[in-house]
Amino acid sequence: MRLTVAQALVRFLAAQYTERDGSEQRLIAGCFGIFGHGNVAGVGQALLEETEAMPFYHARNEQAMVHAAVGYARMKNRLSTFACTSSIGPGATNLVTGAALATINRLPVLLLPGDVFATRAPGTVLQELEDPTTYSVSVNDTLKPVSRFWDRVERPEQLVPSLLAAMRVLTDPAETGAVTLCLPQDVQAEAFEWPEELFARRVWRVRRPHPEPDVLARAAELIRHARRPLIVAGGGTIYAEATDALRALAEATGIGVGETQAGKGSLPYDHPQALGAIGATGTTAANAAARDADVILGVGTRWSDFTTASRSLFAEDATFVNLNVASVDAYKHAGLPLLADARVGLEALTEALHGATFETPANDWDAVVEEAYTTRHDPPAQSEVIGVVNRVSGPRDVVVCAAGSMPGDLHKLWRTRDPKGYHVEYGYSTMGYEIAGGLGIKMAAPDREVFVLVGDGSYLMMAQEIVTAVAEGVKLTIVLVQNHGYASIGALSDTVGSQRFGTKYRYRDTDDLLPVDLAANAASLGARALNATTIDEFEAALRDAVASAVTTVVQVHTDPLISAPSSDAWWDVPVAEVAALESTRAARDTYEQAKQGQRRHLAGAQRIETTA
Ligand SMILES: Cc1ncc(C[n+]2csc(CCOP(=O)(O)OP(=O)(O)O)c2C)c(N)n1
Ligand SMILES: [Mg+2]
Repeated sequence: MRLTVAQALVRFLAAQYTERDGSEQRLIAGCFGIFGHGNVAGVGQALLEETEAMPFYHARNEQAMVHAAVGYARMKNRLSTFACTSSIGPGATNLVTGAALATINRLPVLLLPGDVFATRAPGTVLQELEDPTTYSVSVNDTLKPVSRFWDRVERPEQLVPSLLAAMRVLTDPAETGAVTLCLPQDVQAEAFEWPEELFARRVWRVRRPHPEPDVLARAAELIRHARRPLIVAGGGTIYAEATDALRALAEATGIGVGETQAGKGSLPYDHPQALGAIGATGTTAANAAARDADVILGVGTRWSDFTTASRSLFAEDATFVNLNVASVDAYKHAGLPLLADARVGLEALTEALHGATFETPANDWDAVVEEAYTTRHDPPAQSEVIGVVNRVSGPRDVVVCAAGSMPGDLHKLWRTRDPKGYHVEYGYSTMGYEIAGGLGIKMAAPDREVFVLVGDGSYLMMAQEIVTAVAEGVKLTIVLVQNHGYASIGALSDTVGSQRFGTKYRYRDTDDLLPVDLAANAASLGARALNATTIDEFEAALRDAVASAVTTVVQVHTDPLISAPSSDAWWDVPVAEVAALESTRAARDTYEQAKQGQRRHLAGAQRIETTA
């Protein structure tokens, strides 16, 4: 069949499916894009011919369209995602942050940036950054380190192996992330005779690898002989749809479960074995259990510094058992690498641990949550806002957040009732993910109400996808938490002795607030906009927004200086060793003390032989 490279690409993508546990779905559900030279004539023309088979969505910023694709993919537990097409130059480099976010969170997205001419015929083209030492590098090479697979299709026949490799990585449970196929603009438009089978319906089975029997036996033995074991559930638990298997293991053994940001929702908040969030933004219950634990079963977790409180949370001699599909994570903290799919691994462990029971650690955190939800401040505390959103939302609805002070507060305080109800992007914690990600989430789950929680700082960085939501009739409920600056970084600045330097939205050299009206901004983008200054006004406005059929932004003014209840845990942020300011010197003393509690976790479950 004679088609252009771009036509062949689009036709191929429309025929790709994933399969897991017997259910099939489209791997590439649609394509986001922003056209310019480098994709308007090639991929753009091909999409125009295939609007039925490959729905196109016009986004407003390339970074944001990757966020939308990521939101979609996470909601679909990585079984379905979007392609993103961009022009060359700035359109392509705008993808970099989105790609990094996708890859750090192990969420599949297919990026199709345009690229400079393969033939070089027209000479230096508009937006071409030339490398004087080689013509085979373009700005698209900046996507290499943030992609799990990267290729440049310089000849038509190269498309076939590139596409197959791209699909392999997109459907790989361990090695997935951003997949980038750079498409030189001349090659996109070139015609070629393609083999018919290229366009056949193709089903990619998403693996559920089984653990090695002797490693499983050793893991079960370690847990069975533990005095106080603990489970830490990460994002892999949810992506692998292993939450029922986790619940079964927890109920059979009594072992308590702490949750990472990506793993929050693995158990409902009121489950008897649920200890809630763990780590630097954890509950005091989970963190106390972590300090006591001698064997820790990590399930699908990257062990980020927030989870381990920068390696200060678990005992130095604690043993880690890491159930993970990715070996990079399975080997962390000298743990026993139980390389397997989370669901298969948990089911196998439950069987192997038959009869073993442990005392579930105490948990009185929900009383702290209740207090934080109902504390009455004027202007309201952020925790009250979270309480209202939690109360107004249904059990299957989704709360979305990414950066600022809210992710930590939500981690501690959100009462999660559904495995897909909590969507905080905290791998890359990208300001600007919230609204764009929310768009993709709602597209993936139109039957759920999507509550986007966004700070004023994040909103100012990337709010333009409101226009896309309005254009596509995708309804979002956006809660804009207005505290006139970076409350999170302000508080952090305070702890490192830097006196909230550069974190407020103020006129230079005064304390006067800027006359910025973000509700008016949202209205100007086509959203309904409501304003609230008291918590009761906020609740009324939020109920109104939920009842409405259109995207609504509720701006609520909060007090930036009230922080959520303490996690009683540390986060390593180095403080200047010498400083003129007394506040910095004092912070350094505190830092040095805390640093003493940092562990190495070098021995653990690995066999090491010391000569001494
Ligand atoms: C793109 C990006 N730039 C910078 C940061 C560092 N950062 C984290 S939170 C934050 C401030 C967020 O402000 P806002 O959205 O108003 O939330 P608040 O802290 O007030 O809760 C900054 C600058 C980031 N996470 N992402
Ligand atoms: Mg703010």
